Amino acid sequence: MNIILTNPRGFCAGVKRAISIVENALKIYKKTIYIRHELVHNQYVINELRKKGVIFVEKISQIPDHSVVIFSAHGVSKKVVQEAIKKQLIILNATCPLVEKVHVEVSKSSNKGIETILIGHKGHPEVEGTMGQYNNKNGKIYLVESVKDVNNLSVKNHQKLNFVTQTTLSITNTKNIITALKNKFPKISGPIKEDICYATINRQIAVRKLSQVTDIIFVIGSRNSSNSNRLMELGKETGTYTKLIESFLDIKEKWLKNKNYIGITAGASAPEILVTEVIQHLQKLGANKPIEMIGIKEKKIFKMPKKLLNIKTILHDTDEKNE
Ligand code: 0CG
Ligand code: SF4
Repeated sequence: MNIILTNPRGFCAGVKRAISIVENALKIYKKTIYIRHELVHNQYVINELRKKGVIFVEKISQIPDHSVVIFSAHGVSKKVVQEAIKKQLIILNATCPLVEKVHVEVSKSSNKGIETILIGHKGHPEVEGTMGQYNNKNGKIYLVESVKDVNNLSVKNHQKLNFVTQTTLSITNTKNIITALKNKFPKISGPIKEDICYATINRQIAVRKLSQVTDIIFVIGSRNSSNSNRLMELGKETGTYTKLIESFLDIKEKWLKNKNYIGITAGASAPEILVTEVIQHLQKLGANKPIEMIGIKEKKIFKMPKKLLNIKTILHDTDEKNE
């Protein structure tokens, strides 16, 4: 058995930034840190943060007034921000800057009363946060998940219409949905390509390559991770036997029967330790030393929020507040 590791894989710049925000907040604030929703959709990461004392909540109402709250990397609606302000919470925003960019576009459309269409998955927190940027009662934001949804959609004014997308979608499906939107509403405007982020795109390109040289692909990621699910779907679409696994513990030996080349990738929220553990497990079952596949090099780094940029200032601020 040979192991091929795809590149890039694992943590993206938005996830690294979100985790650094929590780590810095734990150093700076001498009180419980609350995180609204899972910081990123990975069980290992969430459990590690829980061990450090962080408390995860789904609703702002579950947080005591004046506490520190961190918004997850997937972003929040304007309503959630208002709720947090009302409770006088100290807000640290770990929303990925690439999600924020989409928020800004929706906000602009909302202010102008231009109807907006969001391509995304219903129920995903990013979709809730992005939909929640639109608060103009004279306009509307619509959610479409498929070409079928586009066919069934009717808007008030198709002369003035925008579209945006969730950041972690399938490249090919989204292209088809955008084509359907442009056919139905020729005047629609939107981003030059779509709002799918660089990390999602790079990991999908890499899995496509991986599928050409492997008999089985393991996508390491949690069940609720959108970008990890898209990698799993893509692997399956290419015809390669593909499994989404939380960790090595999910691997069933029968999957490996007659498999000579095992591909491994990891979603944008899955830490490298999970990859290492899968490799060790496969090696115990007889696999050779892994081979790293050449891929796109990612250099993106996102700055910390201003509030955390200068830790000394924060420590000083906090000390004053504690006095
Ligand atoms: O892929 P989604 O949007 O579900 O998020 P995840 O936390 O898995 O990955 C990166 C972020 C945010
Ligand atoms: Fe940002 Fe993309 Fe990572 Fe999401 S997957 S946190 S949008 S870089």
